[in-house]
Amino acid sequence: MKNEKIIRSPDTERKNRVPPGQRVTEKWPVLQYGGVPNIDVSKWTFRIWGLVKEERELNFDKFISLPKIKVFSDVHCVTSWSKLDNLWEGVSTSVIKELVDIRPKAKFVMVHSVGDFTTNLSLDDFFQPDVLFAVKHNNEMLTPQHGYPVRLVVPRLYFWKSAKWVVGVEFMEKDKRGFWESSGYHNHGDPWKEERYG
Ligand SMILES: Nc1nc2c(c(=O)[nH]1)N[C@H]1C(S)=C(S)[C@@H](COP(=O)(O)O)O[C@H]1N2
Ligand SMILES: [Mo]
Repeated sequence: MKNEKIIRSPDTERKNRVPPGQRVTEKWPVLQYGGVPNIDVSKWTFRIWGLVKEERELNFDKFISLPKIKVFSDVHCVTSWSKLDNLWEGVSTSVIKELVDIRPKAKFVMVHSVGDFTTNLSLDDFFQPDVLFAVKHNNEMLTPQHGYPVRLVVPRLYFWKSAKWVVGVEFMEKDKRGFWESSGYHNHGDPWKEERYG
């Protein structure tokens, strides 16, 4: 693939890669609120809106032709399983910066998925170099259960921030809690600080 880079998420360089209260599993559990949507990529679009000079909407062909990176990361679910050694491939959030003019007032994003699922991040967390909109995991296309066609991956935060079935990102001035963040999960979700609930 052209323009490909491999980025090692810094938490994979720790001597002990398993955060407090977590257990390693070899399996990859499937977790979400509600069912698995059946997404037709010929109708799917990726929209960028909110505090941007001009909104953008990309169809799947456009999205998939954006430059891609590979990220090596660990996954930590707040329900206490961790899955090490994941190789993701997709579009870096830094590419989003080149697609729109983000207004200086913007300080947060809301990532939106099919079925009104949302998750919120500060711009600082969103633009970390290991955050991407993944289309592949361990060299295979994502399966529907794991977020096909596009999922966010935020390696340094609990996995609930890694929204499956993403359809867009909204830039905001003020922080607003997303779906799980409004249902008892922590607003930030750093697994090394055990920011699980609250
Ligand atoms: N769209 C959507 N994405 C979601 C969720 C959800 O409910 N809806 N749940 C999150 C939670 S709580 C977890 S642990 C991970 C699980 O991802 P996986 O099923 O690929 O393991 O997806 C996250 N992304
Ligand atoms: Mo979760």
